[in-house]
This record gives sequence, C-alpha cells and structure tokens, in this order.
Amino acid sequence: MADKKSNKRIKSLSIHRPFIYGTTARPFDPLRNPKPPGIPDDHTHSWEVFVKGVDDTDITYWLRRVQFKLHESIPNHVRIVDAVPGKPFSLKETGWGEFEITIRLYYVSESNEKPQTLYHHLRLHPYGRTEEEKEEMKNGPDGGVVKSWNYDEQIFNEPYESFYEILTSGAMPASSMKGGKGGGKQKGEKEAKMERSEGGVLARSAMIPLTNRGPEYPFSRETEQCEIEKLKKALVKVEEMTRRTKEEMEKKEKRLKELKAEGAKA
Ligand code: SLL
Repeated sequence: MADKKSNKRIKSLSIHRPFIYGTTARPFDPLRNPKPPGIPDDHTHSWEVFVKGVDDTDITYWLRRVQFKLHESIPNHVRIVDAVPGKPFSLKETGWGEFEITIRLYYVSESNEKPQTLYHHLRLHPYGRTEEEKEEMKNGPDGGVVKSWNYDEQIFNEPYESFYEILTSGAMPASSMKGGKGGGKQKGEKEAKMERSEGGVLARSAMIPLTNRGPEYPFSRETEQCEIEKLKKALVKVEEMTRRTKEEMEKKEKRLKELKAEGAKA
C-alpha cells in the first residue's frame, strides 16, 4: 500500500472517552492553608480548575489544549494550558468570589474536531443538595475543601480513521502512564497485564472505575449504583406522595359532591 493512507471518517461509529472537570477550593487558614505572601488582602480562598482523566489517567492523546476564561476582575483572565503528557490540565488561582469559568477544549489535530466549550461554576463555599451534604463539606474529614467536580464523556462521532487509530492504539495499565514521557505506547507494554487493578481503569480506555478508592476518585460504578439507589428511594417517596395527594383529592371531590347535593335539596 502507498504510504499516504486515505483518511476518511468512519461512518456510523461513535467513540467516547471519560474525563473529569471541575474546581477545588480551600479557604485560607493559618494552619491548613496559610496565605502566601503577596496575595491581596481581600482574597479569601485558593482554588484550582482542572480537566483530567478518570483516576488521573492521561488524556493528552485526544486533548491538546485547554483555555480557561476566568472572571474579568482577574488579571490576565484568559489562560491557556497546553498538554503535558500524563498530567492534568490545571490552573491555580486565589480570589474572593464565585463565578462561571468558560472551559474551551482543543482536540489533537488528528481529530479534525473544532474546539468545544464547557461552563463550570467555581464554588468557594460549601454547598449540597441537603444540609447534611453541606455540613459534610464544611466539617467532614476533608474539612473546608470545596469540590465541584463533574464526570463527563467526550464523544467523537464518525472519527477520522487516523484519529480512531490513536484512540484505540491499545489500553494499558494506568501505572505505566504515570509521569510517562510522550504518553505513547512502548514496546512490551502491550504484553503487560491488561487487567484492572483494584477496580481501577486502564489508560487509553473508556473504562470507568468499578469501586471508590478515596476522596480523590469519587467517580465509579459504585457511586453510580449508589446514586441509582438514592433515585429509586426518592421515586418510591414521590409515588407515595402522589398516592396520598390523589386520595385527598378524591375525598375532597366526594365532599364537594355531597355539599352540592345538599345545596340542590335546600
Ligand atoms: C461576585 N459575580 O460578585 C461575582 C464575581 C469575581 C471574583 C466574582 C478577583 C480575584 C483577583 C476575584 O476573586 N473575583 O482579583 O485576582 O461574587
């Protein structure tokens, strides 16, 4: 075959890669998070915004650059972070207020994909769906650290053949990628054991961790199952409430009929 390969889109195929984006914030505190010298008086928190792989696996084989657009009050508010193989796309700052961060993803050139935009609200203050969740964020083991992390899946529809080849160039143990130069596959790694260790994932795969292994890795099938259970319970509750409301309504309608009948008689 000629060395100039054809490079067509693969029709009716879509492939995805999981990733995590979000923010982590810490209040300044003389003991746990002392304020570095030179930080303005009105800054109350240090924070980080990031885009990374699940279990800190490398994603630079499909993502080459991330642009973070911060609040205009911040000097130099449009920041570009270029890929460093094996490392998350991350930006650290300090400040006093919450705002929406615009995250623009630039894909590797082989993908021929246009950049895409995500929006993420920087959270500095404890929040939650319930008071308990909020309390946990305030006073839990991770006390005061406010995480707002999202799991997402990057979908590539009808990828170009050459890009598809990159994406599927072979899953490998996550450990072989840690701090790895070039992020590429090396000979011999193919032979490495292709099993998940401790419920984790393989690098360059679409795997989702099976189990939770600490607060740094909150996204897994286990968490998903937990959420599903919560939803199921909530659904039962809603059904019970609906049933009761219906009962009440029927009672009231009955009473209304009775009153009407009495009125007609009178
Ligand atoms: C608010 N709408 O009023 C938001 C704006 C802006 C936050 C928050 C400045 C940091 C710096 C900073 O934290 N701005 O000066 O570097 O809450």
